[in-house]
Amino acid sequence: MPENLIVTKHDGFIATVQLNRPKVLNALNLQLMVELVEALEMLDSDPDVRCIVIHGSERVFAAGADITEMAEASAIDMLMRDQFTRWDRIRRVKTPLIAAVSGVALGGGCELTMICDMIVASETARFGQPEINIGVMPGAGGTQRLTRAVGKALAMEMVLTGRMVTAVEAHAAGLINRVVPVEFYLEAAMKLAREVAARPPIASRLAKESVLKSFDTTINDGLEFERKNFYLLFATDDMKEGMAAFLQKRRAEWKGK
Ligand code: CO8
Repeated sequence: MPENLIVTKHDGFIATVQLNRPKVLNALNLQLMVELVEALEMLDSDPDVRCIVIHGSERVFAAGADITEMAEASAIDMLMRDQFTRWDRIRRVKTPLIAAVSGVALGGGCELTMICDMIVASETARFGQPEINIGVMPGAGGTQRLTRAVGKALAMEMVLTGRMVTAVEAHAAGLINRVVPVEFYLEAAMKLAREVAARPPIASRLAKESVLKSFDTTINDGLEFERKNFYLLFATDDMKEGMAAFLQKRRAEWKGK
C-alpha cells in the first residue's frame, strides 16, 4: 500500500490518485515518486481504467521536489538517484492523465501537471517554476513543456524570476484547460475524465500517443505516425461498433478491443 498516495477506482472507468503528504505541502520525495509511478503503471494496465485524475488537496497540489532530500546532495548523488527515469516512465503511461490543481503547483509539482495530458484548475491555483530561487533550475521538463505550452516569453519569465502565475493567467496562456471555483475543481476534473473514459480506450491511447508525438518529431514523421495509428484502429472491434452505432442511430457499446 502506498504511504504518500490515495489511489481509488471509481465507476465509469476512472481512477484518482491523490498526493498525500499534507505536512510538507505534498513535496515530491523519492518515495512518493516511486509510489506514483507504480500506481500509474498499475492503473495503466487495468482494463477498468480509461482515464486517471491526479490531484492534491484544496490547499495544495504539490510544492515541488522535496528540498530536504536535495539540500545536501552532490551532483553524483543526484546522478545516481536517476530520479528522472521515473518521470520518463510517467511520460510513457498510455492512459489519458488529467491533473486537478488547487493551490500551488510549483517546481516538480508544476512539472507533474504538465506531464499530464490536460489540467483542470481551481481559481486558487498558482503555477510556478521557482527553482531559480533555491539555486537550481527546472529538471523534470519545466524548461521544455512549459515553453511549448505558453511560449518563450512567459516561460523565460517564469523560469528566470520564479514568478507564479494565477489560474486565469495560466488559462489565457494555454497552459491549462479550465478554471473553475475551488469547490468544483475536482468535480470538473472528474467530469472531464468521465467524458474521456466514455470513449473507446484503444482509440484514446493511440490518439494521446499521436498528439504527444507532435512534440518530438517533424511534421512529416508525425503525419506518418498518425496515419499508422489511424489504420491500426481499423483492427479494433470498437471501430466496427462505433461506425455501426452511428449508422444505426444508437449509442455505441465500447469493449476496449
Ligand atoms: N520540500 C520540502 N518541504 C517543503 C517544500 C518542499 N518543496 N515546500 C514546503 N515544504 C514544507 C515547509 O518546509 C514547511 O514545513 P515545516 O512546517 O516543517 O516548516 C511546510 O511544508 C509548510 O510550508 P511553508 O511553511 O513554507 O508554507 P507557506 O504557506 O508559508 O508557503 C510555499 C508555501 C510558497 C509553497 C513555500 O512552502 C515554498 O516556497 N516551498 C518551496 C517551493 C519550491 O521552491 N519548489 C521547488 C522545489 S525544487 C524542484 O521542484 C525541482 C524539480 C525537479 C525535480 C523533480 C523531482 C521530484
